[in-house]
Amino acid sequence: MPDADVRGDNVFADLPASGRVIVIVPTYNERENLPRIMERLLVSVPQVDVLVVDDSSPDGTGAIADDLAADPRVHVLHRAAKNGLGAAYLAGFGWALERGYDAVVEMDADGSHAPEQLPRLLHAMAHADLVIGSRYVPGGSVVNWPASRQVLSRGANLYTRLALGSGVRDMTAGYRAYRADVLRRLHLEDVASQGYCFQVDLAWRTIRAGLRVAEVPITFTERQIGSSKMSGSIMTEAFTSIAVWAVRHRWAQLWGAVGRRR
Ligand SMILES: Nc1nc2c(ncn2[C@@H]2O[C@H](COP(=O)(O)OP(=O)(O)OP(=O)(O)O)[C@@H](O)[C@H]2O)c(=O)[nH]1
Ligand SMILES: [Mg+2]
Repeated sequence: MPDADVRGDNVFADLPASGRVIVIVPTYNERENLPRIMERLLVSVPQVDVLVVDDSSPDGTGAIADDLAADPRVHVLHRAAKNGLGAAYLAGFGWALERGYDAVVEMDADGSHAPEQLPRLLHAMAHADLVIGSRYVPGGSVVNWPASRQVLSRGANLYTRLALGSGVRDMTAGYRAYRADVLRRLHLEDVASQGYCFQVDLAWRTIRAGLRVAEVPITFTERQIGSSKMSGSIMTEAFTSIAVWAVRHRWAQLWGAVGRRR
């Protein structure tokens, strides 16, 4: 008998408005992974629509996505060049908001985010504006990561938490669900983050807007096929951007305190 929390039925009962959900899957060279993740997703949560955002992958992932779009739930956005995860998601968000979806999910194509756990995220939307599938809350875990990658991810989260003073345990996580209304309030037109700091940027915007962020535990599994797009420039962008946001935040707090004393 499946875990009630992980089962696909009735997840839409808790969602805002009509409960139309779109799962955005960004892809760059994921030809072997994409069909597997799509099959798992559409079997586990058949009520969702999916948007694949492909940046002209040289390995032909875009054409595979077009074949998958024979299923009316599947849509594809082809972009001309590899412009980073942030830009791919922003294009996907714009597409989804124009079409009136009520909730927007982010999911990697490489199998790290289990579609079978998506109902958990959707259920939690009943009481949250942004739900993060978290590796670092009780019950969350990471499978098959080398120690070096664990240290990098934990270090990035610790740095982010200390710098910004946020209580979120997994701010860099890429498995998430947003209420569409929230995305409309985050001033997406100003988002410049390209790599993984895009995730921190959006969570930070959500927190600063006074909205509710919830974390639910997930099992994150390292990709088995294909290669990571993580790079030194992505890490540098994250480190620098978070430092800038932290300084701005502390500065605003300081001036707020000075203003109150006068
Ligand atoms: N459209 C698009 N997708 C991207 C880009 N960079 C990464 N992706 C996709 O974003 C998702 C996450 O990227 P990954 O390379 O798996 O990054 P990661 O999960 O931090 O790294 P690993 O743990 O090593 O897999 C995958 O589905 C990628 O194909 C990009 O520039 N454009
Ligand atoms: Mg990955």
